[in-house]
Amino acid sequence: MIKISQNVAHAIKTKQPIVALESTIITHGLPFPQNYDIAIELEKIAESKNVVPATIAILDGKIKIGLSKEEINLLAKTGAKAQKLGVRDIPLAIMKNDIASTTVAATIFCAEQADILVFATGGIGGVHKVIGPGIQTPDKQITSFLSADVSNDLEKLASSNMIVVSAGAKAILDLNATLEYLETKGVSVIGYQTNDFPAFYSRSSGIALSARLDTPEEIATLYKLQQKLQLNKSILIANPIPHKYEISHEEIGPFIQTAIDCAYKQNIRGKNLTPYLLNKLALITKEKSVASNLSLIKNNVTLACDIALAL
Ligand code: PSU
Ligand code: MN
Repeated sequence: MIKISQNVAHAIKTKQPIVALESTIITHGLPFPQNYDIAIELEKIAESKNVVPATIAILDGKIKIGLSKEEINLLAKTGAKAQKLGVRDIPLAIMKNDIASTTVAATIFCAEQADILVFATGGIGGVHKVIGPGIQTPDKQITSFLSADVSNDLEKLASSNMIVVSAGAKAILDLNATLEYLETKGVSVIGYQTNDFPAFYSRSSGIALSARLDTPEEIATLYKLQQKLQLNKSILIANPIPHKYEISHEEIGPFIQTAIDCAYKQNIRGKNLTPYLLNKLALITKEKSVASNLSLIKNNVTLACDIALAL
């Protein structure tokens, strides 16, 4: 069921550093043709550092680890018509020969099949904010209770052994609840050269992290230690977006609320919610959010490569 590309297979055999890349950001996270261009550019960033990129998706009834340009183009053109897979969806996508992209959770599952240790994404999924008016109590409206929409990404981070590099969790989420959930599940969240949890478009969410490391070598050392102790957890590296492309929380916050209100009115739920919100933000910000997304993912791939090299 697994087809590993020649490049990636060779890298595994010769113990070259490899970085896994997801494909939901291609199909659902970014518009065409930026999605195709960035997927190719991310692979080039890795190659320029002598790291082998392994973009992952499910095509032709197989888990593919390492995609050809044609396969990336197919995913980019299919866009949101492709299936977006969590871990549970993988068998059905194989059975049905779907054109399917892997989320962070599903990418971790597939990458582990090939013993890949490092994975770069944009921002992980997490606990969504409450969509809609919340609940009315006799004296007030409560909107801050925990939403039941928790990304499969968090569960998979808690049952895998990878280093996942992200710009924090997506700002459309309840970031406090997301961090609490990761703590409950025993997943370390390490600020990279920062004390604060980044908020995807912004360098800081204002929420302090309990751990910080400043070099790829330190991250590699921590990972090896954690492996020796057999914690069986992934490490989430939170790498802030580059200054130049940051959108302040003051600027993006009201737009996020508008997008969430629209999602509620149009009854968007489940796996459609994250792509809907990202797309809505791209429209509202006239693609400024897309430029930020592109910048932060390149930054994450660069760091992931440096960590893979250090390992
Ligand atoms: N990061 C991005 N863009 C994306 C995603 C992450 O910059 O589109 C995707 C990832 O694949 C992540 C998914 O796993 O969104 C989360 O979706 P959900 O909230 O439905 O679990
Ligand atoms: Mn969800």
